[in-house]
Amino acid sequence: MCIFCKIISGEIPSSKVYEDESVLAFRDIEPQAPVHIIVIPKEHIESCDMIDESSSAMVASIFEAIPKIAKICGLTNGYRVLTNVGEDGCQSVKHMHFHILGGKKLPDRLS
Ligand code: DGP
Repeated sequence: MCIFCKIISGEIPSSKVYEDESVLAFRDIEPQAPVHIIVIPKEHIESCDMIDESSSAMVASIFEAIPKIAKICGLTNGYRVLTNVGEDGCQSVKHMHFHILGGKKLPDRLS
């Protein structure tokens, strides 16, 4: 079972900020901004690269949850949503997840 599936099952504890029937959001263990939340589908899917027609409801549920999570976390002045995919994307956990970053003005370039 992957790390994020273990967080979903409760085997690994997390600082949960939002949960519904298909989505879980928790604080990143290595925050890169004052607010850094990881949003995951409860259904295991490796990355965005595996999304297809059968994923529509799951993808919609994630993006419907994101503004609710931002509100819960007090991100009233904007935030960033990003996902890393595969080797070149530096994806370290192979369970699709979206980072919500905010709580300060973020850098506008990757480097
Ligand atoms: P990525 O590089 O996109 O695969 O990001 C994975 C993120 O997941 C990284 O920012 C650290 C976070 N992370 C990894 N393991 C754990 C964990 O056990 N608990 C929590 N809360 N976050 C984790």
